[in-house]
Amino acid sequence: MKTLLFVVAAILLLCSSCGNTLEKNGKTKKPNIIIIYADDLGYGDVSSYGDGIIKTPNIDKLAKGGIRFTKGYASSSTCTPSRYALLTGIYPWRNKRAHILPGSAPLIIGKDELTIPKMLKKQGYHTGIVGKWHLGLGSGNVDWNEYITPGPNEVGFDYSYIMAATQDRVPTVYIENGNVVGLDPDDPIEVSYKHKFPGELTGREHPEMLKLKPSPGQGHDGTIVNGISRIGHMIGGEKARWTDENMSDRFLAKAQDYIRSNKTKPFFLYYGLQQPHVPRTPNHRFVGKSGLGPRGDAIVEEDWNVGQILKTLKDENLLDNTLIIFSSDNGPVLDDGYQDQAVELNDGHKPWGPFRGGKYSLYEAGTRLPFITYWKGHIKPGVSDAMVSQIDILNSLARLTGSELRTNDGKDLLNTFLGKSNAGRESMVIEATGRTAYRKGDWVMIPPHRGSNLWRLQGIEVGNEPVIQLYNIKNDPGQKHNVADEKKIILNEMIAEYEHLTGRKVQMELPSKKKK
Ligand code: NG6
Ligand code: CA
Repeated sequence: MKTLLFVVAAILLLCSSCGNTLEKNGKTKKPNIIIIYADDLGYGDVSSYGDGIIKTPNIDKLAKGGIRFTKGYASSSTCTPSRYALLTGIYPWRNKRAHILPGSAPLIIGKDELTIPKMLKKQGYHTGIVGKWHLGLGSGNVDWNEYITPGPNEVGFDYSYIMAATQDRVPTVYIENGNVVGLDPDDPIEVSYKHKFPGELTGREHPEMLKLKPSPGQGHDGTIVNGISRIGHMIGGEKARWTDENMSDRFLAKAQDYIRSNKTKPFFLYYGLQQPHVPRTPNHRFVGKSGLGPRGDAIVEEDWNVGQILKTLKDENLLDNTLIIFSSDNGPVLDDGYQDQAVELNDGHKPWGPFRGGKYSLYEAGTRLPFITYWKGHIKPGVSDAMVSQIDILNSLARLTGSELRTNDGKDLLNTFLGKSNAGRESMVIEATGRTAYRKGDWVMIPPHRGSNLWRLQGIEVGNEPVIQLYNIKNDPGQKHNVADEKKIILNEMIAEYEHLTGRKVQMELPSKKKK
C-alpha cells in the first residue's frame, strides 16, 4: 500500500512539475503563430525557389525544414488587396475599397468583419502586428496628432507597431497602438494627397536635396524625408519621421520584443517586412552584399531579419511550439519609382522565376510566390505541389486552434499546411489592379481586359489582351502559348465557373476571331 501511495504521489509530482516546466519554457498547448509577410518579394528571389543569385540562407532554412509550396499564391498582385484577403479570408475583389491605398485612406476592414487575429483572440491568443499595414486608418480625415482609430487594434490586434501605408508614401512615421511614435505636440503633422503645404520641401522642386532620385513619371516626387521624396504631402512631425535605413532594425526589434514579452501565452504575430519594396534602403551593414544593388541588398537584409526571428525563438525555447508561415504580398518589380539601378544591376537574376509578368500582373509571377510553412518537430520537411492561397490561412488556423469560425472564400487546408496531405485547392480567382482571372488545375483563363499590356515604366506585362487568354501553366509556365482556340471544353468550363463565382461577364473574344 505504501509503495502504491508513493507511486501515485510521484506521478502527481511529476505531472505538476512537467506542467510547470511547460509554463516556464513558455510552451503552451496551442502553438504560437507567426506570419512573416514580405513586400514585393518574387518567386525567384528566394534561393531555394529561384536561381540562387541572391542568397537567402535563412528563408531557405525555413524551406528546407518545413514545407516549401511550389504553387503558393497571394490573392492579388498588389499589396492592399493581398493583405486584406490574407487577414479576412475573403476575396479582395468583393471589397470595392481593396486597391492600392494612399496613406490617408480610411480603414477598409469593417469592424464586424472576421480577421485572423480576431478569430485567434477568441481562442485565447495574444495578437500583435509589427511592420507594414496598408489597409487604411481612421474613417476619413485622420488627425495624425490624436489617437488614430479605427486601425489594427480595432480589427483584432492587441498590439500594433506599424507604418501606415508604404515606405514610399506619407506619413513617414511609425504608429504604435494608434499613436505616432515620438511626436512633438508643438510640431503637429498634416498629410494630404491633394495639395502641397506652404513651406513643404518636395522632390519636384528640390531635386538637389535628394540622395535617391525618383524615376521620371512615377510620382514619387512629393515630400522629401531623409533625402528621399515620397508619394503625397506631409508637413510637421520632424522628430517623428523615420530614417529608412533603420526601418528594418526597428521593426525587427519590435517583433523580438513582442515575442519575448508574450512568450508565456499563445501569441500570434503578423510581421510585415517592408523589403524589397521601394525605396530600397538597406542598412549600411547590407550595402553591397548581394552584388545586385539596393534591391538585392534589401532582400539580403530581409533574409537576415528572418534569421533573427528564428534565433529569437530558439533563444526563448519557443521554436518547437511556433508555427511560422512565410510568404510575400505580390510579385516582383524592378523599377517601381526610384532610380536605384534595380534594372541595370539585376545581372541575369530572375525575380519572377520561370513565370511571366510580375507585380500588378494577372500573369503567373504576379501572385505565385514563395510560400513556406515551418514548425520544428511537427512538420516533416518536404516540397508540396498542392495549390494553396493565402486566403486559406484563416480557415486553416481556425481548425488548428479549435475555432468553429470559417469564411466562405477560404479553404481549410490545415493538413496540407502541416504536410499531412497533398490536397490543395482546385481553383481560385486572382486579382490585379481591379481586374480578375481564373486559375484552375494546370490552367489559367484571363478574360479580355482593356488597356496596355506592357506597363512601360515598370517593364511589366500585366495581362491585358483584347482576347481571351488560356494557358497551361504546367507545360507553359512562361505563358507563351495562348490555347484558347484549341481547348474549347476547358475554356468554356472555366468561363462558366468564373462567371458564376465572380458575377463578372466574360466577353467571348477568341484569338482566332480577332485575327480575321
Ligand atoms: C504604386 C506606386 C508604386 C508602389 C505601389 C504600391 C506609382 C506610379 N507607383 O501606385 O511605387 O508604391 O503603388 O505597392 O505611384 S504595394 O506593394 O504596396 O502594392
Ligand atoms: Ca507589395
